[in-house]
Amino acid sequence: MEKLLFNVEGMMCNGCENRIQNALKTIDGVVEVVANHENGTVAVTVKSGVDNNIIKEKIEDIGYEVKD
Ligand SMILES: [Cu+2]
Repeated sequence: MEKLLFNVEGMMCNGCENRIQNALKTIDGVVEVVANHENGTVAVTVKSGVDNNIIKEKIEDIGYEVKD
């Protein structure tokens, strides 16, 4: 297991948190997602071997921006 932390722009409410959480949970190997719109963070627990670019792309696909 590995924990990845993303800084994400554009989350405004709990609905945004849920959208991101639900979208990321559809990715194979994602175990847990905790999004926090107040901090602008998304913490993702993954099985080892999951490419963090896949997670980044999914977040951006649904309309949010991942900062480096
Ligand atoms: Cu929202």
